[in-house]
Amino acid sequence: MTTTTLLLIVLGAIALFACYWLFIRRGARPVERIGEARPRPPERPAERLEPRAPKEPAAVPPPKAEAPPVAPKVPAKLEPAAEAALAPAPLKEAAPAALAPLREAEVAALKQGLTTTRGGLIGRLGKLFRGKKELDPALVAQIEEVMLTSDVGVKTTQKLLDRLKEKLGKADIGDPRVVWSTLREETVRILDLPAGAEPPGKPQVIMVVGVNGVGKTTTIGKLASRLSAEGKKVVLAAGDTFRAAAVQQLEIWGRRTGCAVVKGKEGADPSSVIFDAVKAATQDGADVVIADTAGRLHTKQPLMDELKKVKRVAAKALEGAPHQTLLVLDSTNGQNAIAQAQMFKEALDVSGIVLTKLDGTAKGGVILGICDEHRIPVRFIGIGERVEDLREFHAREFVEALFFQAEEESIAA
Ligand SMILES: Nc1nc2c(ncn2[C@@H]2O[C@H](COP(=O)(O)OP(=O)(O)O)[C@@H](O)[C@H]2O)c(=O)[nH]1
Ligand SMILES: [Mg+2]
Repeated sequence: MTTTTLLLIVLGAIALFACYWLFIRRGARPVERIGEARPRPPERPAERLEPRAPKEPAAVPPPKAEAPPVAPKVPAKLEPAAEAALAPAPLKEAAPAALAPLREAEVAALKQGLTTTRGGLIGRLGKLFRGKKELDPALVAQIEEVMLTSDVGVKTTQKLLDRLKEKLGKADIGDPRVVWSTLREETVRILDLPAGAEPPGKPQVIMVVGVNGVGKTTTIGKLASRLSAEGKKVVLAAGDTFRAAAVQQLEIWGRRTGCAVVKGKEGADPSSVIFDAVKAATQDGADVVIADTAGRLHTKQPLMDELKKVKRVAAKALEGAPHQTLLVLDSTNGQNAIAQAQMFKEALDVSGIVLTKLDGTAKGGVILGICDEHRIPVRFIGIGERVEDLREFHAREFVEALFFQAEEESIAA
């Protein structure tokens, strides 16, 4: 074998190896060029924030151990508006399924919330009745003093006293049950005012009015939370354009409850904000619009004029709007709350009252004066700052909580 043959064999082997390397080994994956991006693995869809778990674990059926996860039946691609509509609303504390078992707890919370008012009004009356056999003038004068200092109001106190004298004038009041059942019935009679029927059609527009600091924006947030838990689509209108903080406060509630918030620039005309909100809600098929408003009291007349304009403009955006005008009153304001009700009633057609801050006040008796003097039904009461502390008002339930254990205490003491 010559040197040339040997060289040819070596070169051939090298060529064979080069062919194997280039076409067989590297051909298994595409050649990457420097700087060229690799195709990314498919991304997992962004996870949405889940709503807070309901407070009552028993209300949620436990998931089956081996059940495979079920894909939600939603179209692959959603329009942003449709996606927003499907987005879970957080803070579903009052989920309808959990309502029945919560009933007792709710009544207990109401009793708890009314503790101070009960002590001030019912507790003091109980002491007066102790050991008395008849409703003599001296006792009537003492009852009057307790009622007046508990903010029941002059006219309502007089009315209650007249009814007591009429019913118990000749009765033996040695048995506390006679006194308390009469007082209970009279109280229910004052508080149990019929609320107007909800007009058909949507969106329902609820305008919320009241002076600064009474709890309008907080009530709107709580109400929005309650309504979205019922599956309603709610739009909030930031009509308190006077203070930037008020808009921000409403936006926070919007985020917490998953409700859209319509706002304008600071200092904008509130009626234009509410007009836009009603129009947007109508287009989006929303169920409810809740409109916040300003409440600066030192400019009383301009405020009332502004609110009247909001009402007129809302009606231009949707016939019949606002369907409800809720007046928020702070029970800690006592007699002042009765005066505020008068002022708002004169200017606007107030359809219902929300009485806030009944927790921790001894002035809760004001509810009697408000209902009796103004004949406007109380629709909701606030007994705390948490979402679930806004309660629908039921006269009999309220009276039971207010007079809770009145007989027992007046006998025991
Ligand atoms: N304790 C208690 N505080 C409440 C209640 N409702 C509202 N508040 C508080 O009252 C304050 C004023 O409420 P806000 O909604 O800003 O009043 P607005 O000026 O009328 O909108 C806030 O600190 C609320 O948390 C209630 O029912 N109980
Ligand atoms: Mg506010």
